[in-house]
Amino acid sequence: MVRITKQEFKEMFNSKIYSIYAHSINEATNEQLQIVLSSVIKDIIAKYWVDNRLSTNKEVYYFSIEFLIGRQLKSNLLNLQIEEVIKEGLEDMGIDLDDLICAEKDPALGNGGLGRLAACFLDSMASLNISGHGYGIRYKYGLFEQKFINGYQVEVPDNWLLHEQYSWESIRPNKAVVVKFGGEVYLEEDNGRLKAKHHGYIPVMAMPYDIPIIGYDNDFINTLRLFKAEILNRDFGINTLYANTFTGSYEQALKYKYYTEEISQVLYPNDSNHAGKLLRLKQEYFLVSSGIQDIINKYRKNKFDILDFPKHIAIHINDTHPTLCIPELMRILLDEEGLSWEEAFDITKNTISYTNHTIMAEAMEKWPVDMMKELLPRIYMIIEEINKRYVEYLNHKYNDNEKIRRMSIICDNNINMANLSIIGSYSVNGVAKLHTEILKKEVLSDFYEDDPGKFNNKTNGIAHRRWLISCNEDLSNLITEHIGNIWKKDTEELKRLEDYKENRNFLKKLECIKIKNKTKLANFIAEEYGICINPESIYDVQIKRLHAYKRQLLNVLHILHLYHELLENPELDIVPRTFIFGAKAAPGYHLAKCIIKLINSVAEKINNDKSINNKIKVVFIENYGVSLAEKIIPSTDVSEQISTATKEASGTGNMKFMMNGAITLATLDGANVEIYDQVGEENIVIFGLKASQVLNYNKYGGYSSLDLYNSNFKIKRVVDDLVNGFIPNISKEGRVIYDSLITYNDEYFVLRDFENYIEAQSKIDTLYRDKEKWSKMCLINIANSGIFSSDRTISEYAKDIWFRGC
Ligand code: 475
Repeated sequence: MVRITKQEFKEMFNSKIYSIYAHSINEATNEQLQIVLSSVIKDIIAKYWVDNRLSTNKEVYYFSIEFLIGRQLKSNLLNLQIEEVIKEGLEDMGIDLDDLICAEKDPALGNGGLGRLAACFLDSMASLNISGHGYGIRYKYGLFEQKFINGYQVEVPDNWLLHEQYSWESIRPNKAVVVKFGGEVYLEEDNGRLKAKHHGYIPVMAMPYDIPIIGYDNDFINTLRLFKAEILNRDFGINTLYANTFTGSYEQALKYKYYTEEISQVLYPNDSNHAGKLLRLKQEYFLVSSGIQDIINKYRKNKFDILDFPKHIAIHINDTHPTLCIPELMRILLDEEGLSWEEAFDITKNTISYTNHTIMAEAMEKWPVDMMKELLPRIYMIIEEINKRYVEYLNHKYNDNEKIRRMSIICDNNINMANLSIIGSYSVNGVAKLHTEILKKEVLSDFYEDDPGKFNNKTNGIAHRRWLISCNEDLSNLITEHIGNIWKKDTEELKRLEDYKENRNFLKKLECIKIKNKTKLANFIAEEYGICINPESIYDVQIKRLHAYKRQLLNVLHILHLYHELLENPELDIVPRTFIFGAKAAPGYHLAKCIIKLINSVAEKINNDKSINNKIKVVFIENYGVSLAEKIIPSTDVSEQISTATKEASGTGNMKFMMNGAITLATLDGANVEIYDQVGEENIVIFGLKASQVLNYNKYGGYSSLDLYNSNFKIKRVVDDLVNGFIPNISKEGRVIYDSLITYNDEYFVLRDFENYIEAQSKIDTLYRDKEKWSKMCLINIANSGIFSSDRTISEYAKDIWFRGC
């Protein structure tokens, strides 16, 4: 147990504020006080946060190009179970803990689902006593800050390290490593053996910054190690190592400085889209090489036999961005450890496991051979050799040229990273049942047929400590009052809440908590955006990245539909609704940005139309991210999960809403299918095409959005709104969206699902009128959400993948 008394804490705090800022509490800003508090907490945990990697247990290393960890203060206090002492100690000194919690920067080192999943996994690994560490990049600029100007998204740089320091990190210069780019590789004779020698490369220093990942109530602390790219020696001198490349002038040295520092400068703001830029490839190799070298350095210190590597080390790659782990580990085993190809490949294959997060074709990473060859000559040689041997195997087994083209790593002068990941690993998993089935039967069917045992499903999960205990304290306390504390460590216990489903008193309490949360959000929205919303209205929420397949467009077209109905009949009896959106669009994603402009323009028109009596309001929350999600989710009534079936691999927001007692309005896509299985059809509202129908349309055609438009009055009415001036100031954007629906035949079946969605929305309206029944549905959702804790997910990864056979 981490123990500290109030008195000890106050003394530490006081002395820390003087040592960091040389002034007293009275003169300090909340930001400064938060930094001081983090520093004190780091001191408190220091003796538990030892480098436990010299232990004999198997270590897991989770490589991810993104970690979207959110603010840490509240979650750390919760996990250390010292929130009360700290709160009271601060109170004595006249400081409000909540002010410091809000003063913390929210590091936006990720785009969305993939990066947030990595953060939830870190929380669960630490909480389950698994030595599992994250490797990532310490981007100087995280995901851009979103501003709306005249309804348009404008991107502002996220300079989160303004003062060169993040309060939870510790720099570890003694663990820095060197990553090599460019140059030439020759095979040279060395002790009777041909060895690869790398000349004329550009060395980049990878400086580790460690963030503690604190387990829940277990004194167990892992590390998230983020690497920053730097010049070789920090005093900016000319170093002989790179004198080959840069001949030593001041100008050349400056060039070198830019070359290195550019690598960890900024997070790519694309979610589900592979841009194929050289700098991105540099980032990927920088992450991979730093991490693998770090692991090998530890391993050597341990003096284990290198042939036993897979017994001690599990390396997991979060999608294909860290796939170069495969050739990088091969490189070290071959060139530094002197193993044979067979030995090295065997070790590599038995060490690495891979998760696929998307089937969207545009997200699949392919790198041009020439780019790889020039930037990473030795890595390219190794990839080529893996490919050569694999193609020989395929030839021998199938003798089917088309199949070989589909399965080989190198094809048409491109390197297919998914194929490399599958071939170089022992486990491939999808992130929800449906997604894994689609991988096996469609996208990766050749590989599945070749080696079915390699494929498995690991349905995503969420850190219930952050997404329930800490963001919805009232609900969490209500649960604990009724079923005790055990659910906090074992979420299956939540099932016991079902005992209360006929208990009117409990249902009423649930309703009151929701109203309280909704009022809080209403106050926040009034303060921040000057929009007045009604806590008695249904809060209908869609918060996630903006992407055509997620169909924010379907949502806003329904709002327009409702608006027309109200204009025609102002007395129309509907439960008042507040539609809430939060979404960033990738800066280069034109259609997505047009949809943002559309939503903002619709909001402007509807919110200012007195004739509809405040029956509908539309709020687009600016700069959506983890901290805002923590505010919005506890107050949501309806969770919009309306992607085109087959396209959303899993979704994790859907799980967070469910756990906080929102009703899911969904297509049978991703993990929505499993939410449906958990709660039953009575407690979820499902609509739209099924996955099989979408796959059939995609294979055999037969869909015409134009026919639908011409034959359905409701559809025609809202689609025409895009181009007839009904909504002000969207003439260009409206046309782009119109074309996507009509001219380009509505790739994501928005119009095909429209009627069905209207019906589903009207069902929501009916259900909500019976408050007690609604509350009961909420309760059943909460009670059955336990399976979606990332503790369950991580236990499965541990059992079936990382520690299988241990
Ligand atoms: C899925 N991001 C969700 C979530 O498994 C799923 C891609 C390329 C570059 C940068 N980021 C990406 C993703 O592919 C991504 O976030 N995928 C998401 O992963 C976790 O729940 O359905 O879309």
